[in-house]
Amino acid sequence: MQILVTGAAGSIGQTLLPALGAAGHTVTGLDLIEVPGSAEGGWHVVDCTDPDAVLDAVSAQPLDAVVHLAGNPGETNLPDALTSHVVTTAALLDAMVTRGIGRIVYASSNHAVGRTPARELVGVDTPPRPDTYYGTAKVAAEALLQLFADRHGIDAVACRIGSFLPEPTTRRALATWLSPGDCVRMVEAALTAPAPGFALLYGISANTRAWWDLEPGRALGYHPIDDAEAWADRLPDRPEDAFEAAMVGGPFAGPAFVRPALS
Ligand code: 15L
Repeated sequence: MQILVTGAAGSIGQTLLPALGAAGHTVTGLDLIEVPGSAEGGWHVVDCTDPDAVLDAVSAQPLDAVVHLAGNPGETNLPDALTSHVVTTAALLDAMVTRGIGRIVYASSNHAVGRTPARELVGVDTPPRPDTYYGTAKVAAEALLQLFADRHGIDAVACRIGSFLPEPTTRRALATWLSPGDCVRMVEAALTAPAPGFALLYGISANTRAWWDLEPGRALGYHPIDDAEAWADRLPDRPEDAFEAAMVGGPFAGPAFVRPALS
């Protein structure tokens, strides 16, 4: 496939680019900054909030799909979060409609349901329950993907990613970890699942202590193989562990992230 990856200079992008290339795909990177290493399929320095620049970049090479990773991964205020996650997604979707590109894989987040108590397995039918403006914007971006799937027949797979890390570093990550290898497997499945329409999956590894249901991902062909449990005996106990285990969003669901929406 010919794939455009936004946010390609970030940690997930830098994992995906070589892996998708090695799997035989032609991958073009796009980011606010110059390519950190090399990009065989090309590279665009573009701000995804600029619809004209996005359309130019999308039009510069043939494409089968977009993997949209770009966006601030932390908490800000609501307008900035909506710009970072919803406006960028809108610019890409408009460009995809213009160019007839039929698939997008979106890096959504567990924080779309972050204030859900970590008591029972959380499924894709569990109502959105964001823990932050970041999570609120991810929910809104997912809704936009659903709209473009319904209006334009775009296949849009939103991956609610847990904690993408080389290895788990906290006890929360025993539930939330997404390993680099499983991340690649997740994106390849989301790119190739036959006619998913709009679909949600949880982007975590096959963690023994998982808080999210892996079955919707498996139905799309995502079969994770790593398990954070292998690190369970090596992780230090921290005072914040109990709080971080109460709601699936962990620290994002806590008082440190409470702030006015508009300032
Ligand atoms: C995310 O979605 C964030 O982008 C990242 O900063 C982490 O907070 C991660 O989730 C997580 O929940 O560990």
